[in-house]
Amino acid sequence: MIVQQGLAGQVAVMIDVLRASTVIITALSNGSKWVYPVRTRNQAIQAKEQFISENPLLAGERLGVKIPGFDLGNSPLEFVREKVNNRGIIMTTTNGTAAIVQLRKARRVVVGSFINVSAVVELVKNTEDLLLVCAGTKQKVALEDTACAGAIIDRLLSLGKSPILTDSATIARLVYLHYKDNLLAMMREVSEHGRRLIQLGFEKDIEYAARVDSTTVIPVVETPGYLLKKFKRH
Ligand code: 3SL
Ligand code: MG
Repeated sequence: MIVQQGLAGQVAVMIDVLRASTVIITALSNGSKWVYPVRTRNQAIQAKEQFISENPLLAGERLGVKIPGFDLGNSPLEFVREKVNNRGIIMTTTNGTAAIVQLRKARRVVVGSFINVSAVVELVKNTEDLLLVCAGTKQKVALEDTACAGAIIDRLLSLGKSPILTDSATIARLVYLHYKDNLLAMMREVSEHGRRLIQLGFEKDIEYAARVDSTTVIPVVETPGYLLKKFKRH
């Protein structure tokens, strides 16, 4: 097993703790049939036409706030069962869904966050060549994504796996070990994006995102269609 920054043909775990990964996991946990990630607002509107017979919801943010005219923003607390059960969701966010779109060449794309981290580890633990993709914020490192990647690596090591770690993977694990007992405080007080979300009034989203292993739902990309659906164990 190699945990590295690589390219095509790999199993990739996309991590955007605040907030796209946490939102996608929540949507599928609350009964959404699928989530279709797209890059732009216009692509989302076009995709709605494509899926019109399924009456999908439009979701997403720019600068952290709901895109005008969309049904939902990018707060996990909005994606309640009453709204998303049995619905498809077309979603565009600044970093998270853009990262998923960029991973089209991966063999499998998995969405990870603190809320499903142990389930993700269980799914990928025997993967030969694993790619952990931290979405970050506008091409910059995001502390919470790095810590979550580190949590995955640390759990793999605890299972007795001996991954060959890149330096980025080692740094991610060290970040996780530093903050593992204070993840909420890290996201509230240290993370740049966490502090920005608090200014925007989304502190409860951070509390929600810090609930480690609150679900076992794992979104995985399924083809054809590049739709994110709940992984089903056979
Ligand atoms: O960039 C993203 O994909 C979003 O998750 C960012 S935000 O938390 O909605 O601002
Ligand atoms: Mg983020």
